[in-house]
Amino acid sequence: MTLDFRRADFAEDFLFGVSTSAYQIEGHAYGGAGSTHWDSFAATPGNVANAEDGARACDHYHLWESDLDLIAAGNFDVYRFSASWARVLPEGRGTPNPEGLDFYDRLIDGMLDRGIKPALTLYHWELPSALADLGGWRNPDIAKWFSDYAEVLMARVGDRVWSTATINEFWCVSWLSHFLGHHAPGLRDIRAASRAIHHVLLAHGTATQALRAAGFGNLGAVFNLEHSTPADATPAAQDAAARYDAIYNEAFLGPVFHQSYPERLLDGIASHLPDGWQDDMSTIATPVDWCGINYYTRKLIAPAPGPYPSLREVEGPLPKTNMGWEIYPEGLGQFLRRVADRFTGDLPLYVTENGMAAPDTLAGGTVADEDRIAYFNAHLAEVRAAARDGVPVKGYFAWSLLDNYEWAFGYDKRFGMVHVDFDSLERRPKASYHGFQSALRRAP
Ligand code: IFM
Repeated sequence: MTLDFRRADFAEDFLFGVSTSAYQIEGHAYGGAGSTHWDSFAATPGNVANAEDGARACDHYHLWESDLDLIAAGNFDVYRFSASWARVLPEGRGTPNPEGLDFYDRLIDGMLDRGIKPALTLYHWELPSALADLGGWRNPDIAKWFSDYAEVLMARVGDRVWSTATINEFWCVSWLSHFLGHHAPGLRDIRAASRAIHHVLLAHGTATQALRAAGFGNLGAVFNLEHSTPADATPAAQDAAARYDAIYNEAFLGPVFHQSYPERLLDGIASHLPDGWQDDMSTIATPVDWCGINYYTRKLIAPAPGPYPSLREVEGPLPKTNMGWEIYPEGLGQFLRRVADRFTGDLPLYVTENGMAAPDTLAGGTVADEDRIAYFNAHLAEVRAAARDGVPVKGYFAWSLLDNYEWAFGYDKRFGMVHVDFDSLERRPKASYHGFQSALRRAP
């Protein structure tokens, strides 16, 4: 099996890329980076499989040149990567780390030398510990801290990046980390989650304003969207699924594109939001140039007794990835249409992440990851159909280039198109990588 599309199936200017993030691949122990809340979260027993952390990860910090060679040889147009706040500013504020700035400087030059467009994400989850100590995303000052960090980094590299995203996955930064407790800082508290929701949105808007004022363009943000399906046909299940959708999806699209939180979210968080939150909504809705969608799966939702949000996830019947996530490509097509119709209009949309963890086996120096190829084919078919219907979707980024640190799952779940041996650090392209390589090859 191979990837069953060609560049000609998409518009001439449609871009294909790969995505990664700093903490998941770089090796946080190298290059003078400051401690982050993921380091202490991982050092706390029970939070991460095998108590693994990102200290070494894929050692992209030293192996970045050969990793960029892989992206170029794979015929990808864009590399979506993130910068680590604590690598740039070890204390989160104050004196920058020259080694950190130099690293991103040469990484970006390395992309340009290879004809790859650099798509920078400013925050992909590793908050400097010094700021976590001050309350992290619960502290309203974080909007200014984040904006200042954005300006420091962009003053150094902003002249050469193709695009800049503020935040990767608002829901994960806030709800997953402060209400469900699955990610750093591991809180399970509705008030903490409510504050984190508002402050991460405000940080996005404040930084977008500052970067725009400094003359930077092609600014966007990345939303992870999850299809919410009622577990059965009862009104109670429909209602629970609508609540899940409000918390997961509309909680962030609503404020950024319409200056408003959905009612079904306010039902649970209004009394916990900071005083005067309404005054921040116009900053949060500072115009962006594009919208990124990360899409992986759907959830079946049923009502549950107890306080807000009074819902539970139910196991679904569809085939699942190694994360236990149902494979539901239709959800991607539906989101592309819905986001364009309801929120973004003509603004370019990018599928900034899509991919699967699979139980890969290395044989003969490669991995025949047919399941991953089928996943990409099914989701790319949805993107193609949406584009044909006139949705302004302008690019698709596969998650991920490399097997990497999958957060609370440690190194167990492999999402890469390139296999990484976490002892030797050897990279071995899988069949899916070769599939993209041939599908994306341009005629000489
Ligand atoms: O690995 C993560 C990534 O950091 C953010 N989006 C989802 C991926 C798979 O879980």
